[in-house]
Amino acid sequence: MTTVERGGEEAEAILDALFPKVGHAYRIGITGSTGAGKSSIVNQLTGCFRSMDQSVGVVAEDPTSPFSGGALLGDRVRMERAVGDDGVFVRSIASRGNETGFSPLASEIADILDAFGRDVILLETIGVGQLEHRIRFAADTIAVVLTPEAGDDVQSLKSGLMEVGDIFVVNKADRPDAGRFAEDVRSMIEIRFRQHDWTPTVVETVATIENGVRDLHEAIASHHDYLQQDGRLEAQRREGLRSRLRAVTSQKINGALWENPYIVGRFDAIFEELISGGCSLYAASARLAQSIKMGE
Ligand SMILES: Nc1nc2c(ncn2[C@@H]2O[C@H](COP(=O)(O)OP(=O)(O)O)[C@@H](O)[C@H]2O)c(=O)[nH]1
Ligand SMILES: [Mg+2]
Repeated sequence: MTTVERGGEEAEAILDALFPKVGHAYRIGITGSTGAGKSSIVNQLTGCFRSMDQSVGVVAEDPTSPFSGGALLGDRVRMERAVGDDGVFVRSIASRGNETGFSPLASEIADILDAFGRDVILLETIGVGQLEHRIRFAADTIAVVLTPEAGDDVQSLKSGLMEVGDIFVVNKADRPDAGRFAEDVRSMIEIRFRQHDWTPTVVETVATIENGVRDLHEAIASHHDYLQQDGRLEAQRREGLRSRLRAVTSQKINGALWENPYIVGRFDAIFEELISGGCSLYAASARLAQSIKMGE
């Protein structure tokens, strides 16, 4: 995992060797704002799966972690279910400074856990920006964690986050107004998902004391059953692999581009023209793009 985290050729060789063994694990994404209770929920769910004798892998991503590749003390503390249990493996990753809310590395770490036979993989990720959809295909089932304090007004919930949820968890149900908030979330989901085959379940939890975690587990199981009908799971995983192939290929092409001496030469020449006022920015870029096409 450390090698894969560093990236590069060695990392790619490891992932390629493991690739044929990937696909057994069921992946569950737990997403939501910082402090919503994601780690607490992951901890409780881990206990739930362990009591059913399923092995668990956890990948926790936190863009705010200042330790590159290091574990967050906070997550460790909330993962007491993992302590002294060989059936649980927890890996925290820092998201390489990108604020996308989900990095390809998390999927790669999940692949490793999958290849080594974990039954269930929990992916904890912060939902930020407009890129929540990236997690859409990284997990089979996605639970979005909301709290009553996130705004008494459901309308203010970020729409990107609402799009990706298969299950909505109203955590901190011990807070005043949690019941009303959950009702608002339910009504909103009924309207928003009216045309969909799957209407997301809304579950209320108090993750600190394990309340509602069984309900969440049941909701996950129902969604899993739903995906197993009509080839939905395969179709969804296929799209996930498609988007990963696209991302990895873009990266490769981009890298190869700036290592190509012909392109670098053209770039320098056109850049000089730009500097001397001989052409404008987009015209320069169009000419570069044109020379890439001719250079192939
Ligand atoms: N009152 C209350 N506090 C909670 C609940 N779930 C989590 N917390 C607390 O909220 C804080 C953030 O929880 P954490 O699981 O780290 O959230 P994360 O940032 O989303 O991973 C911690 O202090 C938890 O103890 C809950 O259901 N009720
Ligand atoms: Mg956390």
